[in-house]
Amino acid sequence: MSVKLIVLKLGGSVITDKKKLSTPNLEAIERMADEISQAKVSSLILVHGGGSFGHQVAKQYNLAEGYRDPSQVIGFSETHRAMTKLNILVMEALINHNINAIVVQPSSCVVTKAGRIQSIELKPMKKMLNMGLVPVLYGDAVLDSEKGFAILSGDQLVASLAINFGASRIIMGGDVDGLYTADPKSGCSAKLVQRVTLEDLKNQKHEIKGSKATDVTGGMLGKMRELIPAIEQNIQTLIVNATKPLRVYKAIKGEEVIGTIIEKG
Ligand code: IP8
Repeated sequence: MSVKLIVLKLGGSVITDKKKLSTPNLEAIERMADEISQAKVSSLILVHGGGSFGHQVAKQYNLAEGYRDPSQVIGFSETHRAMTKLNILVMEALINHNINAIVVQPSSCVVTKAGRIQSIELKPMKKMLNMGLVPVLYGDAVLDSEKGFAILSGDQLVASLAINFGASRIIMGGDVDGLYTADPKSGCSAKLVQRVTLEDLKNQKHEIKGSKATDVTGGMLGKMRELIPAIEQNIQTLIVNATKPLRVYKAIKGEEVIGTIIEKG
């Protein structure tokens, strides 16, 4: 792809209230749509997380462990439905801000094998991008060729799409400023790391804690593990705090912004 594609993830912790079941953060969704619209990016794929919509339902039915008994099947439907409820709110905001957004439902175009993407239908998305559309995907319940079904994280999708479409950058919009030298929530003097290499990440040189909230896909630790293959392909990855105004806007524009840049090295 010749135009510089950005793959942007909006974390579930940003667009929902993770402490309250199925509660969107409409103000944050609206602000995100506004920032993306203002940034006028030429080629974009958007992926959003599940937050308090997908994770709790998926956990209730133990979906991440795969198919064990028929009583879980309704949980597959309910998890997907929860995600579509959140997605419709994101879509409304994006389109109301004149973003040419179009939903691509992962449950209908991805099959995993033991939780890893085995096949993904890329052709429609390629055409969408060529048409100036912005494909919007999300973490979802998907069919799995080994364990029946799986929970596909938005993070795994981000890395796969960035690699498949040769993205120039990945922007991860979460609820922390980036990676720290220690746990920033522990009260001790944690410093934000502005730039890390893949080597630092692999050696766990910096503090990367798993999420404490109900997160069936592993929080920050899971996120970093998922992104490694994309960073290995030289796709620069930036973690920013999307709960703070203009961070996502600046990140898209390539302006200086508080966050952590992860590079191959
Ligand atoms: O929030 C998980 O997506 P994530 C989505 O990107 C579900 O990890 C359905 C739990």
